[in-house]
Amino acid sequence: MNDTTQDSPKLSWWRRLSNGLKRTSSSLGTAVADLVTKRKLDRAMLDDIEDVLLRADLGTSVAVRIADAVGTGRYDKAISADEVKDVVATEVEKVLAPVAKPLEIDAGKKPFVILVVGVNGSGKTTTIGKLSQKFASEGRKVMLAAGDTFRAAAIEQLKVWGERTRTPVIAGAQGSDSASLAFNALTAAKEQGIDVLLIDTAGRLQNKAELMNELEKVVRVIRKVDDTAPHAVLLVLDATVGQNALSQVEAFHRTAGVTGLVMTKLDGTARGGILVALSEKFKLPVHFIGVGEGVDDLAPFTARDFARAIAGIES
Ligand SMILES: Nc1nc2c(ncn2[C@@H]2O[C@H](COP(=O)(O)OP(=O)(O)OP(=O)(O)O)[C@@H](O)[C@H]2O)c(=O)[nH]1
Ligand SMILES: [Mg+2]
Repeated sequence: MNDTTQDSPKLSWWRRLSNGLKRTSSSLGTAVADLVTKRKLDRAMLDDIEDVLLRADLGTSVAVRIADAVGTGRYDKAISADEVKDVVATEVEKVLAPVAKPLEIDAGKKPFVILVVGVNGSGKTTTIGKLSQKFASEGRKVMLAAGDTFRAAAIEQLKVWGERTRTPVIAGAQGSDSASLAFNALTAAKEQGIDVLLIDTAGRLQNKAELMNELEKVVRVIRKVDDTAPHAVLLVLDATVGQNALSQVEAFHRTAGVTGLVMTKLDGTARGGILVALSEKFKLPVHFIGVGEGVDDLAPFTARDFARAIAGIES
């Protein structure tokens, strides 16, 4: 932290992102540099570049496209690692640009209901804390709902975030029904003129049908109070899980109608490339990325910064 205190918030955030993605970008960069030295570009080199990109979790179609773009007009010529990195950044940015969208709060919905879902430990509760801070700092009235009724510690954890961000928390007893908690919270939020209601949910594995059905019930019950809600369903994904994120998106999208993604833990993983594969495949909006455990460690997702960080281009 100390060496970043002098930086502007933007630079410090960029540094954390590019440091976090360093394991992805440096293994990619080293491999590319090894490949291109003292060789002229040929099909075999492009295949090798494709392999490097696949190992960085970018996904097959993006890897093929980047290799093709590298090859275009460069056969039988020497090529530098920097040239390859530039092509990687350009092609990755093309995939990410259409999905990099801010989370828009419709002020006409009172409250604007955000349901936060994801597998165990992905960073849901922490992300809610960070979002609560952000919305409150924009002058909105925020309320949190402790819809993870499964564990007592989960309720406590949300209450701590509530205190830290001076936000009311609606919670029930441990083991109570999470759908009725959501119902009560939304009813209270309406009565109190709340602008944004953030609903936490218990972590659940995407292949456990019973738990996924419970999530469906939460959505159904919320609609009894407001048939336009939830207005956003955020799927929180842990970047460190790599390829498993693909089946998480599929299952949660099917069950809860995910409207946008938040990817956490990008501050320390070699697997950040998975966000590119996800964007290519599902084209769901990516709203935020988590780059640390603190309240301010949530950044809006920007395609160009992320693409350059992945490619290992210095800011
Ligand atoms: N480094 C880092 N850690 C994070 C980030 N987001 C969350 N964490 C940490 O990940 C752990 C799990 O976070 P939680 O917010 O409790 O995750 P959850 O999805 O609510 O977990 P369950 O409720 O158990 O399903 C905590 O130790 C967080 O501090 C992030 O962006 N970067
Ligand atoms: Mg939680």
